[in-house]
Amino acid sequence: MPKAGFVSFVGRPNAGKSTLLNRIVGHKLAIVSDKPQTTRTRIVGVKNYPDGQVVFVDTPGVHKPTHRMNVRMVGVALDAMRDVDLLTLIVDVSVKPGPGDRYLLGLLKDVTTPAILALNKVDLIAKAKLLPIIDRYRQQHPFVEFVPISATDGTNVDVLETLFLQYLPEGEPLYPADYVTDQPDRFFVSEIVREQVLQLTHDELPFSTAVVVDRFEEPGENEGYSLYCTILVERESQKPIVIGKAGAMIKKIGTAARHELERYFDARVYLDLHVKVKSEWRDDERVLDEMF
Ligand SMILES: Nc1nc2c(ncn2[C@@H]2O[C@H](COP(=O)(O)OP(=O)(O)OP(=O)(O)O)[C@@H](O)[C@H]2O)c(=O)[nH]1
Ligand SMILES: [Mg+2]
Repeated sequence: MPKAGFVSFVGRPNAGKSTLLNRIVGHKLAIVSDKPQTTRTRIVGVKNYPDGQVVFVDTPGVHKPTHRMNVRMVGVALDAMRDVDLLTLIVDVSVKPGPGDRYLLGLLKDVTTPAILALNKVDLIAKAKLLPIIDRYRQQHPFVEFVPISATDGTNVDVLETLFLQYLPEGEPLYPADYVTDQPDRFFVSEIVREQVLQLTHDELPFSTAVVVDRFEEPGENEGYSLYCTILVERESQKPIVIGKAGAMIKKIGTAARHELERYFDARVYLDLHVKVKSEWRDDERVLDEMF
């Protein structure tokens, strides 16, 4: 009998959840950055194995919410601890645990879902440091497995995948064999643009920026996609930063995003970017309803 079910990735911001999802599924489904709070929504990725199908659920990092958007983000992660067959807590072993880690472990106490602990970024630390870390986590939660991994170089990711299948219930595949994700193309368009904003800006901007797809035109014969997006910022003073001197920054964002979008669609892309100030959009339920 084959295995089938849902496996979620939860953890603190920046732990490497999305990097792991992309590596396992073999597609870039989630954008990744070195800044915390990159993922804002639930991202699904399906992988088929000879002995079963796993539906992976990547989630936003759990953090202290400062806006309604953040409350929603954390809510997504909390739901994904419960509504799955197996949860994977991903921790970054290269950083010292803090209050946020304790908060997250506290949340796990009310959850009955079996949990695997994936100790990520082992490429960054000496092997001797691992055992004490594992010991500490063992005392804090009855994890069913402890797996040191590196989501970037792939160390032990195959071991982790074997364990996922082991802990999943028997069942027929939930999705057709060629199904990868439930996110629509529009979502990937806005995320690919946002990824460039994350990469090319800093300070408060990555947190206070959102990308909305205003128009999405499928290509006609011998044509490319025409995509019209708005980059939302929160304050008038942030607009010139995204636009740059004589439009240099918005051009840089646009060119990089267009290249990535052309790879994604395997077609030519015309990308039109606008910047708009929408004060306090992170607390605006209407804006959030469109994003979540
Ligand atoms: N050295 C090293 N870096 C890693 C590893 N896994 C992820 N990273 C890096 O850690 C950073 C965060 O990775 P993400 O995958 O975006 O982390 P995340 O947990 O999805 O973060 P949020 O979406 O903000 O919650 C990126 O710069 C990754 O390249 C790893 O195994 N080793
Ligand atoms: Mg992420």
